[in-house]
Amino acid sequence: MTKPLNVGVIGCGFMGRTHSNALLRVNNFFDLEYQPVLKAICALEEESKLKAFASQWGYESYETDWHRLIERDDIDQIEICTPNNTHKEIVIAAAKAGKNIICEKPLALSAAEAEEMCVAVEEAGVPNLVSFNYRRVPAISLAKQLVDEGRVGKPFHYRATYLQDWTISTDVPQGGNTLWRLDAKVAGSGVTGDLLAHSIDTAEWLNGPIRSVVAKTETFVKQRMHAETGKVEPVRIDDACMFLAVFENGSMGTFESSRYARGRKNYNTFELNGEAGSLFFDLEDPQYLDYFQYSNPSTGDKVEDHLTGWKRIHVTNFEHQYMDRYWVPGCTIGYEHTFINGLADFLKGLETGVPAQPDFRSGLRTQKVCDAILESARIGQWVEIA
Ligand code: SOE
Repeated sequence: MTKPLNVGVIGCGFMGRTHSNALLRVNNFFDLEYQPVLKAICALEEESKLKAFASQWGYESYETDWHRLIERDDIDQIEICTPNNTHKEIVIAAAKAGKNIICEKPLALSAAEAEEMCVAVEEAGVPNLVSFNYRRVPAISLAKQLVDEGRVGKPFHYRATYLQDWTISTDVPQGGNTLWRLDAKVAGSGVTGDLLAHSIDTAEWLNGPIRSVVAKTETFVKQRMHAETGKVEPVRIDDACMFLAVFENGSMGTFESSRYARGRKNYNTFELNGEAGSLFFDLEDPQYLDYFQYSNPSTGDKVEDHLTGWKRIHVTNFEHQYMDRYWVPGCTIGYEHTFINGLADFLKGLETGVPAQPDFRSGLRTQKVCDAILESARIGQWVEIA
C-alpha cells in the first residue's frame, strides 16, 4: 500500500514541467512507499494559462498566490520552480508551515541567503533537497562510483565546461518569462549561478571541496531591452565566466562557461585526470562515460599495455545506477529521467530517514563557491572559499 503525498508545485515554466512530469511518473518506475498526488500548481500566470497547465498535467487545483498554497493543510510538499530571487522567501514560509521542500538550483542569490534557508529547514526539521538533476544522470553516477572505487586514484586535474549559445543576439530582451535569467535582480548572476552552479556541484561531488578560486567574467552585450519596462537597461549578469580552482585534495581545476558559444546548446562536460585513471563525460552524449584505466585499483599494478586506450561505457546496463528501473540494456533514458531519479531518491530518503543529497546544507557549498567566483572576478584576485 502506498501513502499519498500531496504536492504543490510553484512555477509552471520549463522547470515546472520537469517537476510535474517526475511527480506523475516516479511510481511507474520506482517501488516507493510514497505516491505523489499532484494537488496544486501555483504561478503568477493568467488564470486561463494556469488552468490549461493544471489540466494538461493533471493537477487537482491551482493557486495564483504561493502564500495561499503554503497555508493549505492538504499540501505536504512544496516544489519551487520559480526565479531565483523568490526562493528564499518561499522556502522560509514553507519550512515554517512544516512542508517538505524541493528547490530548484541555484538555491539562492547568495551564500548568506542560502544560510538563512538552511537554518529555516533545519529548525523546522523538514526534509529538503536542491534539485541538481545532473547528479542523477546514470553516467555521472557511474563516474562517482568509479572515483569511490579508487579507479581514478590520486587526482591531478579537473576540467569542466558548460556552454550554451541562446543569448548571442542583441535582440534578446532581459526580464520576464524564462528571460529572467538575464536580469541580475532576479537571477543574482548569469552563467555563474545558472550553469557553473551545476558544474561546481558535480565537481565537488566527484572531487571534493574547492579551496580557492580566481575568476574572470565578461558581459558581451552591455544593454538590453527589459521585457517588463520596455526600456533599454544595462545588463548586469555575467555572459561568460572562466575560473581556476584549487581543490582541498591538491588537484587543480579549470572551469569555463558561456552563453556565447555558437553551436553549443547544453554542452556540459567534465574530465578528471588521476594517477590510476581518467574520466570524461559530455551531456550532449549523455549515455556514455569514457574511462581510461592505467592501474588496478586494488593492487596498484600497472595494467597498461598495447591494448590500452579510452573505454566508452554505454551506461545502460542493469548494474548502472537507476537503469534497472527502466528498459533493457542498450535502451537509453533522457533528460526528464534525471528529475524522476532525483524525486525517487528524495522519496526513498523520506522512507528510510537517510536524506537524499544535496540537501540545502550541502547545496550551500555551491553557493559559497559562486560567491567566491564573483568576488574574485570583481577584485581580480584569488579568493578562499569561506
Ligand atoms: C539555462 O538555459 C538552463 O535551462 C539552466 O537553467 C538549467 O539548469 C540547465 O540544466 C539547462 O539550461
